[in-house]
Amino acid sequence: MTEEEKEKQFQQRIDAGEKIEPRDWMPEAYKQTLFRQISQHAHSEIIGMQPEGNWLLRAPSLRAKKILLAKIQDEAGHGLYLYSAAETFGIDRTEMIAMLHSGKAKYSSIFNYPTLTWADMGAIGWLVDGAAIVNQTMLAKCSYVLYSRAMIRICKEEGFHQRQGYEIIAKMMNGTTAQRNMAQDSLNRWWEPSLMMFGPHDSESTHSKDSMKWKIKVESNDTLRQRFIDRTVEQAHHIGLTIPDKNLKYNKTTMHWETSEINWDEFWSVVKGNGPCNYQRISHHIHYHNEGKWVRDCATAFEKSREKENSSISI
Ligand code: BYC
Repeated sequence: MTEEEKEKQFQQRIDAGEKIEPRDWMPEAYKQTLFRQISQHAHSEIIGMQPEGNWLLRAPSLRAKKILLAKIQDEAGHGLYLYSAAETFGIDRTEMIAMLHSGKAKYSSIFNYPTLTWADMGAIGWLVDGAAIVNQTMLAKCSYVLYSRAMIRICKEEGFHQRQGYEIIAKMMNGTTAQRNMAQDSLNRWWEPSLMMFGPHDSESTHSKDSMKWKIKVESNDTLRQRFIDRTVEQAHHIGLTIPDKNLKYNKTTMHWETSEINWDEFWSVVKGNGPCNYQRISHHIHYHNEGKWVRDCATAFEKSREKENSSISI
């Protein structure tokens, strides 16, 4: 078959709702788009451990500390599944990490904001994991089977993360005035960055057209953002929080909450590396990646010695 015929057949499989397995033929551009997105997603999970790690030793109770620790460990696990899925495109994790360190690979803009108070642990679980669930439930229907399978498992864990975050915020809203103010201040700071997680408007999104044609994404950035807004506004009101947007209003005809335009200059500035914590996040990763080299060397040496042992046994 010619390349053109192969592409046509590939598109027919996608249109028929078939899943693409790692060994199946796929167009180069499909591979590149998936690799870019999955590796970016993996880096987000790993860098995303830092803002919460900041509060691990200051959790207000042993229960809170145990839950936060378990959540952060889950994020590490998500990163590992996703690195493994991305490795099926022939680029190993060492190269992916080098791309992260050089700035060639991105991670979600949201993790470049600081966690200033304990309420931010609630806001991250509630809003950041909440936004991630909306996006990832869609990605669980992705045409590439390894990404979709990883998403199914990850979404189950994110459900727990979202609820633990909402519990923290709800508890503070039932507490003292100082605690309620802290919860509101946290929502004020995390609301707009959470909306940015869904990426630029559909009209500005460079990859959406191809990604939707290939069913990598089955719903658009704006559709998912609106779903998140509709869910989250109700949850905020339920516990007495105010969404920090003077233009927030419910449209009875569309049955959606309308919000102000997002500050896209801020979004692009953060994406380009100029957010409040971009430098800190990457330098921290580089530092601990280098410090952990001896662990990776030992693990590799151990693996090699086992392989040698196994081959001598079989002889
Ligand atoms: N941040 O054409 P578009 C978690 C970039 S972790 C940074 O719409 P696409 C958690 C985009 O990459 C899970 N960059 O792109 C962990 C592209 O630039 P390049 C977090 C962004 O890919 C720990 C350009 O803008 N979730 O839940 O079709 C603790 C144009 O965009 C962003 C993920 O990582 C952004 N927000 O759609 C707690 C989601 N948005 O690559 C929680 C995985 C856009 O051409 N990724 N850009 O240089 C995706 O779902 C999709 O990539 C996006 C963007 C929806 C983000």
